[in-house]
Amino acid sequence: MGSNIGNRLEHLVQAVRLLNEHPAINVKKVSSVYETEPVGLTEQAKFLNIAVVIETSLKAIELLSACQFIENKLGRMRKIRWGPRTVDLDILLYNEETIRLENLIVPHIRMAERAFVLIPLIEINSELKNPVTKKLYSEEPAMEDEGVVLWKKVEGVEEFLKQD
Ligand code: GSY
Repeated sequence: MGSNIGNRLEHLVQAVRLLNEHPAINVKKVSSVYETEPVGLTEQAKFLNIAVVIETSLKAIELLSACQFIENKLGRMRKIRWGPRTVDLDILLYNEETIRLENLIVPHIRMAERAFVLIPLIEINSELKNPVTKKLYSEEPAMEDEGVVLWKKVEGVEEFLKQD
């Protein structure tokens, strides 16, 4: 998840709350919050990014709809491709499945090149491997990229959700 408009932490907390309130989604882990330099369109505000692990009975495509519903509910503004957004929820991995649909590709197509994705993800699970290449995400060269700074240590889902 990422946010770079307004109260960035609040947007992430709200997004995790809404995910967890979904009857078919259980948020199991939340990474620390990282402040990250924008990738893509670099002339925009820094992001706060987190990664979460969920348990769900939803199919991946249904999960995508739930994520889009949350983005819309939190007033996502995405007028410009790669541009600023209130909150962005991307599905990175879904079990160890490979999914190729028109609007959903899993593993997420650019995740292995993005330190703002890899660093929170590895914090949650350092053993995660790309289900296609079997390569450890922790060994991706992008892990060494600068521009990702620990902004707030998170100790657990409950603590994260309790914030005002
Ligand atoms: O792909 C998600 C949106 N996004 C981000 C982001 O979440 N964090 C950073 N640092 N850069 C980004 N560029 C885009 S697009």
